[in-house]
This record gives sequence, structure tokens and C-alpha cells, in this order.
Amino acid sequence: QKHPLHNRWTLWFFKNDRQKSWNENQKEVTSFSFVEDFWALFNHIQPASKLPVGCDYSLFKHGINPMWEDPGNVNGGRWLITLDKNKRNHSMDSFWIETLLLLIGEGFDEDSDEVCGAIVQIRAKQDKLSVWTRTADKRDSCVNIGQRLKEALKIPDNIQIAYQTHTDQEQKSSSMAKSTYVL
Ligand code: M7G
Repeated sequence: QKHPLHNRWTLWFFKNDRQKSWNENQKEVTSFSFVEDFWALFNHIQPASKLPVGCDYSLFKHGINPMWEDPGNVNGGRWLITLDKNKRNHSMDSFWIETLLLLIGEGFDEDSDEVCGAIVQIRAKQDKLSVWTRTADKRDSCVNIGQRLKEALKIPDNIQIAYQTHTDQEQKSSSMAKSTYVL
């Protein structure tokens, strides 16, 4: 008897192929609804830290695509955590698994419905981990989700994490987007 998750989740893989559009590079891998299937998948794929530069993993609720344009994301934003290159091997894989477990375990309590998914991005200068939420205007939900994330990842109080709306990111280059909330 397998253990059902509250939601069905879909894993996506992004590979930066310059011949193709951003949309074409975003590939749906598989979906799962049971704890056992999550672990089978997770144990089978490359750890995030071993992915080539330019790649992303995204885990989103089934039915929400990992893009700003999706109706589930269009009014939302993301909590962003950046990781220096030298921290990659220490922190990236443990940050990613902790985030995945928060997501599939509905660890944000009454704000879990506001969570759309999470992304890990391997980049040349600094890697990025983000949790996407549905409604940027819901300050209390956003802040609660950010606090839970910070706690789960054991990010020290003196390190700030910022929430950016997707609209602000679409307008500016991603790293320059203004912060709507900071924790
Ligand atoms: P990124 O991969 O989030 O960050 O965005 P990076 O700069 O560290 O690589 C890179 C670029 O991908 C953006 O400037 C957009 O051109 C494109 N892009 C990223 N996202 C998340 C989206 C999206 O949701 N929709 C569309 N259409 N393009 C996106």
C-alpha cells in the first residue's frame, strides 16, 4: 500500500539550448502522487549540484507550468535564495531536498495552497533556489511561506532572502528585480 501525497506533482527539466526558445527548453519529465514514487524518482535523477550550468529542475503542482504566464503564477512571485559557487556542494543538494520535502509534505500549513512550486537553477556565477507562490499581494501568506522556508533550510537570521513578483522580473533582468518583501 503506497502513501498518497496531498497533491500530485510534476518534475520539469530545463536545458539551455540556444537554438531553441525558452519554452521549448522547458521539458516535463514525470508526475507522481505517492511518497514512494517521489523517492524512486529523486534517487534516480542527477543531484542538482551535478547538473551542467544553465540547467534547472522545477517541481510544480500538477497543472501549473513553471512559467510566469501560467494562470497559477501570473499574479505570483518567488522567494529567492542565491548560493555562491563555492557553497554549491555543501548546501545546494540539501537545500533542494529540504525544499522538495516541504512542498510535497504541505509544510506551509494553511498557506500550502498558495505554493505553486520550486526551482533550482545552476548558473555560472551563483546558483538559485526559489519557491513560487500564487498571489504576490497576499503579504501574510507570502511572509509565512518565506519564514517556513528560511527555518527549514536553517538560513541564519543575518542572511536576507527576498520576494520578487513575476511581473517585476518580466520587466527587469531577473537579478535586478525589486524586492516586494524581505526576510
Ligand atoms: P532565468 O533562467 O530565470 O535566470 O531567466 P538566469 O538569468 O539566471 O538564467 C533567464 C531568462 O529566461 C529570462 O530573462 C527570460 O527571458 C526567460 N524566462 C525565465 N522564466 C522564468 C520565464 C518564464 O516564466 N516565461 C518566459 N516566457 N520566459 C522566461
